[in-house]
This record gives sequence, structure tokens and C-alpha cells, in this order.
Amino acid sequence: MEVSADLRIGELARRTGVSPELLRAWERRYGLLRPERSSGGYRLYSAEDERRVGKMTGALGRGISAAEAAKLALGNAVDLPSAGTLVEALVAFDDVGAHAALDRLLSSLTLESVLRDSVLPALRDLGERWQSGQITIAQEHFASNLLRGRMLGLARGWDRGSGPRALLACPAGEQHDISLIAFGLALREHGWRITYIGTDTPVATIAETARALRPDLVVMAAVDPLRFSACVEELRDVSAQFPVALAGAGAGKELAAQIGATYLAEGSVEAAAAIASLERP
Ligand code: B12
Repeated sequence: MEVSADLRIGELARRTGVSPELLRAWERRYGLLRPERSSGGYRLYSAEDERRVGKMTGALGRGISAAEAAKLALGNAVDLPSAGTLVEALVAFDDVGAHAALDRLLSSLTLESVLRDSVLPALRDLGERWQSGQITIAQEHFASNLLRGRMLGLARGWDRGSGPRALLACPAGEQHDISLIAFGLALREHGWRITYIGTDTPVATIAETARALRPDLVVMAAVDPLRFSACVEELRDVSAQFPVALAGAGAGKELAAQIGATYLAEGSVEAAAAIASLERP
């Protein structure tokens, strides 16, 4: 079927909400647009071009990289590993396979979507399998160490720049820090600087560090509520001096209110986006 091409670039930009400069870049780089020439030499675009731009912006909105989004918009198959593929490699002690799956995901999707849709779901899945006896402690440890190591690799340089600073730590006794690292990575994507203290940190030393660094936000996460309830008074002291947020399954609205802190009820990636859009220190 012949598709009539009668849109000038400005009109295509108006209809799709994408600037003419970006449309031209997509045409050049990915062959996303296939204009015809008018008798006067102008490029003319068709409804088919408009549809491809719609698919492209839709894919970008889902966190897919521009190159992969263009493949999708052009109707080419994109074969990305799922969280399930990652988990299968991890439980098989397949170091190379797990890193390859992560490489593929990280080169095709935004870091936030890899964390939100693959890494964190993989951890929850591993937890369920471990709890139900389907996998051993060794498999769980192998998996969480590989993921944690990879994430800390991505964190290199995350305190650079001049954005607001977040100080991240887990309270004394708490070993679960992977979702706090994910939070730091996501917040970094929004231009924040991250100072990462990590697991099992007494509140007194977090307070001391905060006084030295003067962060814009102190974020503490724990799975076990006892880690927070054991130091309510000290936490109240910190939150009197700096904005404090509590997160993880061990935190809650009431506890946060008691301490004078904010409770981050969402997942790591979602909470980072919310903070970045609210806080303007
Ligand atoms: C990896 C892991 C470990 C590793 C941790 C490595 C590390 N450096 O983080 C190790 C091996 C050390 C470990 C130890 C233990 N673990 Co463990 N562990 C896990 C596992 C598999 C993944 C944890 C994780 O990162 N989850 C990813 C996060 C994103 O998932 P989530 O908790 O659902 O998070 C949601 C929210 O709470 C929120 N959130 C969470 N953290 C944060 C942080 C921020 C900043 C924000 C904004 C939001 C946020 O986001 C999510 C919603 O989208 C979980 C399974 C699971 N379901 O999570 C068990 C799990 C957390 N562990 C558990 C247990 C019991 C233990 C041990 C007691 C086991 C033992 N007998 O020794 C010890 C305790 C250690 C300690 N003192 O803290 C239980 C906790 C049960 C409970 N509710 O109390 C779980 C749930 C497993 C299970 N199904 O039974 N564990």
C-alpha cells in the first residue's frame, strides 16, 4: 500500500512532541524515519513515520535505550534477558552467564529499569526460593555477592559533582544493604552525590559523619524493625540536626513519625525519583 507522505518535520514534531533536532538525529542514526522529497526538495513524512516515532517514545518511556527502542519501533526483535534468566544463571553458580545477562541489560536499558525490573525482583525471588528450601544458602550468598559486587562497581564515582548529598547507612546489626545501594545508584542518576557507609553502623558514628559532611539527607534502611527500635533516641537526635529518611521492611510510618524522620514507603528506585523531584536543598 502506498503511504502518502505529506508532513513537514515541524508538523511531525508538533504531533509527536519530539523536537525536530531529535527527529533528525533518529532518522540519521537509526533510520527511524523514511521521508520522501517534495518537488521543492523538502523532506515529507508519513503517518507510518509518525507511528514509529510514537513507538520509539513509548519504548524510551519504559526505560529502554535509544538504540534498542529504535529496533523495537522498526519492528525488529529485541532479545533481552529477563529477571528469570538472571536468577537461573545465579542459582547455577554461572558467574559468566550472570555477568553477561547484566551486561546485556545494562547496555539496553536505563540503570533504573535494570535495578527496578531485574536486579531487585531477582533478589526477592532468590529470597523466596531460599525460604522454601529450593535453593541453598550457598546459592543465595553467591547470587547476592555477585549482584552487590556488580552494583558497587557501577557506584564508582557516585560522590562526584555538585548535587545535593545523601548519606546512606544501615543501623547496627543490619546486613541487608543491597536495596540501599540500589537506592544510591538511582538517586545518583538524578544528580545527587552519594556517601555510602553501608551495613551495621552504630547511629553515633552516622551522626558524627553527618556533622562532618553536612548531607542534605540521611537515609537508613533495615529489614528488621528491631534495628531501628533499638536506637530511637539517638535517631531522634540525628533527625533534629539533619533531614532523615527511613526505609525497608523494618521501617514504618509510625516509627518514622516518632523519630521525626520521613518514611520512604516505595521501592528503592521509585523513592529516589520521588526525593529528587521533591527536595530542592
Ligand atoms: C540477600 C539477602 C541476605 C544477604 C544480604 C546481603 C546484603 N549485603 O544485602 C545476607 C546473606 C547477609 C542475609 C542475611 C540474613 N537474612 Co536475608 N535476605 C536476602 C534477600 C534474598 C534479598 C534482600 C534484598 O536485597 N531484597 C531486595 C529488596 C528490594 O526487597 P524488599 O525487602 O522486598 O524491599 C522492598 C521495600 O522494603 C523497599 N526497600 C527495601 N530496602 C529499601 C531501601 C531504601 C532506601 C528504599 C527507599 C526502599 C527500600 O523496597 C522494596 C519494595 O519495592 C531477602 C529476600 C527478600 N525477599 O528480599 C532475604 C531476607 C530479607 N533475609 C531474611 C533473613 C531472615 C535473614 C537472616 C536473619 C538469615 C539468618 N538466619 O542468618 C540474616 C540476617 C542478617 C542481618 N543481621 O541483617 C528474611 C527476612 C524476614 C523478615 N521479614 O524478617 C528475608 C525476607 C528472606 C526470607 N524470605 O525469609 N540476607
